Amino acid sequence: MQITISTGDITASSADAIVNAANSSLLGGGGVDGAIHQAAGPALLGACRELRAGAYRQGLATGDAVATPAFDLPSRWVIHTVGPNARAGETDPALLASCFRRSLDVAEELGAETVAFPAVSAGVYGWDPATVAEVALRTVRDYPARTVRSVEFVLFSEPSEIVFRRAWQVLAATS
Ligand code: AR6
Repeated sequence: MQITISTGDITASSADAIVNAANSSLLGGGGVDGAIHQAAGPALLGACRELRAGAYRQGLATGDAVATPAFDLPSRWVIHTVGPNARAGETDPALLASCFRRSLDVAEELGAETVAFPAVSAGVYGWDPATVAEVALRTVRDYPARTVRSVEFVLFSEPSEIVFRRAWQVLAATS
């Protein structure tokens, strides 16, 4: 699998699927979640409400992922995942790794070949970006992909991109 790292707005990505750093309500929020809902249009919220009326009555669990269409976005699907919230004491890296793994599981089920991720949990949810980078890159690198052939990490600032590039170098050097 090819892994690339860039700076940009994930809502402009033309990957088959973009991943949303959502919350368990699935009903929108700030940060990348707000940007994705704004760019996808109101139909995205409608699709999320349908999920909440069906199999996700209790909301989406931390570390899990679920897809909707991407509506007005250039992508075909939005994969919503819920990162652990460090500010609420969720500091287990296994929960964060699960976000990336479950998102890739869903991408595979959809038949997506290209997937774009933001730095899940590195904003409002308060995780150290370097830890997010290490967990994200290791999890994606080690994922046994069949249909997904390329993953792009779309960071929102150049400093974040540098953090991810450093983590990628360290990972390559140590394993
Ligand atoms: N494209 C790419 N990355 C972005 C964009 C964008 N358009 N906008 C922000 N980021 P956050 P979290 C980066 O807070 O920490 C929401 O309210 C941002 O700079 O969006 O998982 C949800 O509803 C940061 O590096 O997600 C939840 O309640 C990264 O995306 C909560 O925030 C993640 O920041 C989730 O918090």
